[in-house]
Amino acid sequence: MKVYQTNEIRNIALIGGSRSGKTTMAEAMLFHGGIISRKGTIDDKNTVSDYRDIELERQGSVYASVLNSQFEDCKINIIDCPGVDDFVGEVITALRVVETAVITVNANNGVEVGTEVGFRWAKKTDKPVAFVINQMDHDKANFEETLRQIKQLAGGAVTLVQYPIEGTGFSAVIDLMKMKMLKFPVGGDAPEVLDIPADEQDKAEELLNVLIENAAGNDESLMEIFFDKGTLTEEEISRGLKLGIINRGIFPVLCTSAKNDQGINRLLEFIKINFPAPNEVAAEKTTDGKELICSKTETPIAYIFKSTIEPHLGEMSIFKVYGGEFTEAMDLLNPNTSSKERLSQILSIAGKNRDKLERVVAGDIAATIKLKNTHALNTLNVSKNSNDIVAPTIYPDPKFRTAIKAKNSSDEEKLSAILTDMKKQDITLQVQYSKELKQIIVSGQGEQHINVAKWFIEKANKIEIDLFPPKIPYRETITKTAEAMYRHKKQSGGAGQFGEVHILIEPWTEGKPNQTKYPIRGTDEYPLSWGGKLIYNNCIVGGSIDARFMPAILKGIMEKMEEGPLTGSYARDIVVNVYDGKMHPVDSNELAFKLAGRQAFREAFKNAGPKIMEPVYDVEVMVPADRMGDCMTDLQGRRAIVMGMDSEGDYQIIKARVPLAEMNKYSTSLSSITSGRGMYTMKFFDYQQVPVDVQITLLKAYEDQEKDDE
Ligand SMILES: Nc1nc2c(ncn2[C@@H]2O[C@H](COP(=O)(O)OP(=O)(O)O)[C@@H](O)[C@H]2O)c(=O)[nH]1
Ligand SMILES: [Mg+2]
Repeated sequence: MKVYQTNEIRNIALIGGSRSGKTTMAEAMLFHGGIISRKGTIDDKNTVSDYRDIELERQGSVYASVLNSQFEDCKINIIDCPGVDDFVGEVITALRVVETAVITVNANNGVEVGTEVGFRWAKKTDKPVAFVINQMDHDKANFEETLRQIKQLAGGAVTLVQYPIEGTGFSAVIDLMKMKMLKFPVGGDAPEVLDIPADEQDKAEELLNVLIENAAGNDESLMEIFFDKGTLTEEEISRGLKLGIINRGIFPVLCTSAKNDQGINRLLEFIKINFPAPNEVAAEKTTDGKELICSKTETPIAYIFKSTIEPHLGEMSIFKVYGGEFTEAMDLLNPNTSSKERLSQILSIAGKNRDKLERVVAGDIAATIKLKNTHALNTLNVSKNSNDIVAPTIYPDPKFRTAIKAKNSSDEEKLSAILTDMKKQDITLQVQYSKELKQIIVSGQGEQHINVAKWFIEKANKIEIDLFPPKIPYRETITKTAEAMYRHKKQSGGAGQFGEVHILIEPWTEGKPNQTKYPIRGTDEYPLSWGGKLIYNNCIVGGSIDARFMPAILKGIMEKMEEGPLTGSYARDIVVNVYDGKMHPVDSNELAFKLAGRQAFREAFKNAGPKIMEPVYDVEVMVPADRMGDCMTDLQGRRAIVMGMDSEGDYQIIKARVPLAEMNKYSTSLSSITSGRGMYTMKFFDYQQVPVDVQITLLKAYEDQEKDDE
C-alpha cells in the first residue's frame, strides 16, 4: 500500500444518531475508494465496520471501527462510531484523533438525540463539524425540515453547500461550490455534472451568496475581494470554507443516500478539498504542555488511542502518529510503562481487513500487534530518544455500577481474565475488586453498556453470571465519649487465658487537641486506608497492663474498626484511650488482650452515639427544560439536596448532592424521563451521616444478615 504524506491525509469520525446510516456510509466510502469491491449491508450482516459478533446480533455498532478509504491522491481515515449514548466513550476516542467530525442526520427523523449528543461532544472537544443529511432516497425524507432542525441545534454557522432537487425522488443535487447539477447514475458511481436547470438558477444563486458571505467572513483578504468584485471563485470559496470549518465558524451541510450510493463520491471529494489535513489544525500536546508539530521531520511520537482484542492476533494497538514517521522493525519505548517495544508490523486496517505498510507518517492512523506492555492511551517514542508523553484522552466518569458474580464459583478465575481483556478494549468500562465490599464492581456509561459486557461474558465466553446492585461502602463513627471494660477469661483445663481492658473512646476531629481526662503516656496516630484516623493513647498508670500487651489490644480494636459494630462497615475518626486493666501472672497473653480490646471497643462504640455515614456524590444533571419538573420529582425521591440551577440553551442544569445508595440505575431513569436527552455526571463529594430512618433500616438489615450467617 502507498505511503501517504501528511497533507494527503484526512481523518474523520462518523458520529450522530443511531441508525442514521454511519456504518452504511462508511461502507459506501470504502467501496468508492476501491478498498472493497462489493458493498455489504446492515441487513445482510456483512459490512466491513460492524464485523463483531455482538454487532451482527444487535445490527448496530458497539465499538468504533477504524477504516480507511481514498479519493484521488488522498487517504481518508474513517472512524465509524456507535450512535448510542452508552457507547459515548468510543465517540470521545474517535474525536481525539480526527480533525473533523461528520454528523450524519436521518432525513426521515430530523435531528435526534444522537445528533444532539454527537454535536455536543464535537463542541466539547472543539472539533470542526460537517453535517450530512442521509437517507435522502426515503419516501418520507424531509430535507427542509431536517435542515431547519440542524440550524436550530447548531446555529448560524450551518451553511448549505448542496441541496436536493425537489420532486424527482433523490436523483440530483445542486452543488453550490461548483454551481452545477450533480446527477446520480442509478447504482452509484461518480455523478454526471450538468448545468443548473433554469428554474433552479435563482434559488442556487441566492444560496451561493449565503455560502460566499459565510466563507468570506472567515478571512479578511477574501472579504476585500468579495467587496471588490461582488463574488468569489470556487477556489476562493474553498479557502474561506476550509478556514471556517477549522475554526468552527462554518458547519457545511451535504446530502446523500448512503444506501443507494448517491452523493458519496462528491462527499469524498469535498472532504479532500475542504476538510483540514492533520497539520492544519491545532497541535497536540504532551503532558508537559509541549506542542507536537505534525510533520514527518519531527521526532517520531505516536499515541495509542484504542486497543482491540482480535481473534488469533491478540491485542491490536491502533495509533495516530503525532510527529515524525515510523518504519517497520523500529525499536520503541513506551514512556508510560517504561516498556521497550518493537514495531514488528505496521498495518493499515479496515475492520477485519489488514494491509501491511512499510512506513507511516505524521497525521496518519495505523495499527500494530504484539506489543508487550502497551495499551490504549499510551505513547510510543522511538527508543531512548524522548520521554515525551502525549496527554491522554479524558473520559467521563462511569454512571452505572453493578456487582458481578459467576453463578458457578469454579468460573471465577475465568471471569476475571475475561473482564481484564474487556477492559483493555473498552476504556470506559471499569472493573474493580472491592476488598471492602468483597464484590467485583463493574461500572460503565449506562445499562446498555453493561449489557454488552454481560453479552460477552455469557454468550461469547459461555459463563453464567449474576448482576446485582453493589453494596454501599458505608462508614461508622461515634458522636460522644463512652467507657467500657472487658475481661476475657478462660480457665477450663490446661493453660488459661486472661486479659482485662478498660477504655474510653472519643470522636476524633481534625485539628482538635489530643487530650483526655486520663494522663496520656504515649500516643500513636493511624491514618486509615479507608479514610479518617484512629488515635491510640496509652494512659496506663502503675503498670496495670504491661506495655508488651498494648499492640495486641490495638490489633483487636483494629479488627473491629475494619468490621464496624453497626453494619460491618469500616469505622473511622475515633480516639481510644486505654486507661486501666488487669493481668494474670500465668494466663495473660497476647491473644487474651487482643480479644479483650476488641470486645471493650465494641461495647464502648455502642454507647458512644454511633452513627452510620454514607458516601454522597455531587451530581450534575442536564435536562431539557420541559422535563425539569419530572426530573426534580425523581431527584427528591432519591434524597437529593439541590445545590443550584443553571440553564444552557434549551437545557436546565441541576446541581445536587445525592447519596450513592439512591443512585442505583439513575442513568436508566433519567433516560426514560427525558427520552434519552438528559445527561449527568457524578463525582464523590464526602461522607455524610444517614438520616435516622435509614440508619434503623441498615441496622436491622445487618442484624438479619448476621443471624442468617450464624
Ligand atoms: N433508505 C435508506 N436506508 C439507509 C440509508 N443508510 C442507511 N440505511 C439503513 O438504515 C439502517 C441503519 O443503518 P446503519 O448504517 O447501521 O446506521 P448507523 O447506526 O448510523 O451506523 C440500516 O437498515 C441501513 O440499511 C440510506 O441512505 N437510505
Ligand atoms: Mg453503525
